[in-house]
This record gives sequence, structure tokens and C-alpha cells, in this order.
Amino acid sequence: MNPCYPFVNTPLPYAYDALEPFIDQKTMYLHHDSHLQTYIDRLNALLEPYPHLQGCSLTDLLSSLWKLPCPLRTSIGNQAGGVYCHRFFFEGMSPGGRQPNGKLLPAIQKQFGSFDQFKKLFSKQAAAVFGSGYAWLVFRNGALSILTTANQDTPLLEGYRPLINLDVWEHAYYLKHYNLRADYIQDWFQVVNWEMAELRFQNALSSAPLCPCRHNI
Ligand code: MN3
Repeated sequence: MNPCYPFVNTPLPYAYDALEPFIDQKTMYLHHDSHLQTYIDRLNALLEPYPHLQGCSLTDLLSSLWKLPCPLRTSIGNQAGGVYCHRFFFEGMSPGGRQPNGKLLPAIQKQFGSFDQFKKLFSKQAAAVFGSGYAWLVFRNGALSILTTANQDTPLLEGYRPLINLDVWEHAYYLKHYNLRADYIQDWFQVVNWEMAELRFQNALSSAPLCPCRHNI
């Protein structure tokens, strides 16, 4: 995957129909090939006149938005956020999702009481996102937490390290689940890639805190 400009839309790590019957093939196709592609095209167009920003990764851009020239801040936040959130979401799913294992399961149990309790809390917050946005399981300062963001905002600006995110924009589920977001959330839990979440958690545990100040934009 190209880590910086020009960003390209890499294939999904599984077939479009691999998440059936929980997430349908047509939704996955449109979501990846149309929605994500549009964010990539718009981000590349935005960065085209700014060579000094073209070496920045998505994480660099999103955790340092406040350093960008004012007119660019919102537009890059939206488009880079759209690319980051979607890639993170697609890579965070896999066919035949299992329960978390490794270090993440005990950390979830410690933070939320049990894995079932975590699922209940996460589902409740995801269902309560008003309009479009995401629910996230994140890690910061030695603790896990659940948070939600609006539109294509990410938790990176606040120094969180995301482990899992759930896209609750209607385009993520409307073709199959219509307006029943709660059913979609339940189905999504069947295809969460907990191995990827474990990998992200182990990276977060062994990394320095994400400090926006260290990015030299
Ligand atoms: Mn989406």
C-alpha cells in the first residue's frame, strides 16, 4: 500500500462476497470501489499543489491537522479521514471472525468487565451516533475505551491509537439492513478481524504515545 501521495485504492484483503451473509457483496463493492475511491481521488487532488505535504502518511496528516494552513484543514481532515477510516474499517473485518485472543481479550475483560459487556457498550454507542460517523475501540495511556466520531473524523488528533472501527454511515448497511442499524452492528460483530485488532494492540503497547507534535509538517 502506498503510504503517501499519490494514494491508490488497494484491493480489499478478501473477496467482495467474503463477508456474506453478514455484509453483502454489493455494499462491499460500492463501499470500496466507489466511496473509498472518491475519498482517494479528492485527497490526491487536494495534495497535488502542495509538494511539501506529499510525503506525509495519512496518520501524519490527520494527527497534525492543526499545523496545516487554515483553508486546507477541514478539507484534508475530511478526505484523508475518509481514506484512513475506510481502510482501517475494511482491514478490521475478515470472514469467520472469532473472539479476540492474545493480550487484547484480558485487556477488554479488565476494562469492560467481560467481552459480552464490551459488545453491549460498543453496540450502544455505535447505535447512538447521530447521523454519520464511526464507533471505535481505542487505546491511550494504558487504557482501552470506546468512543464515537462524526463524519470522517478520527481519534488520532487526540493521540488515541485505534484498534477497531465500525462505519455507521448509512451507505455501509442500507442495501441489506435498510434503516436497522442495530441489526447491522450485530452482523458486523460476526466479521470483526480480531487478529488484526490484536496486532494493532500489540503495536500500540510497544509504541511511544502518539504525539502530534513530533510530526514535522
Ligand atoms: Mn463508509
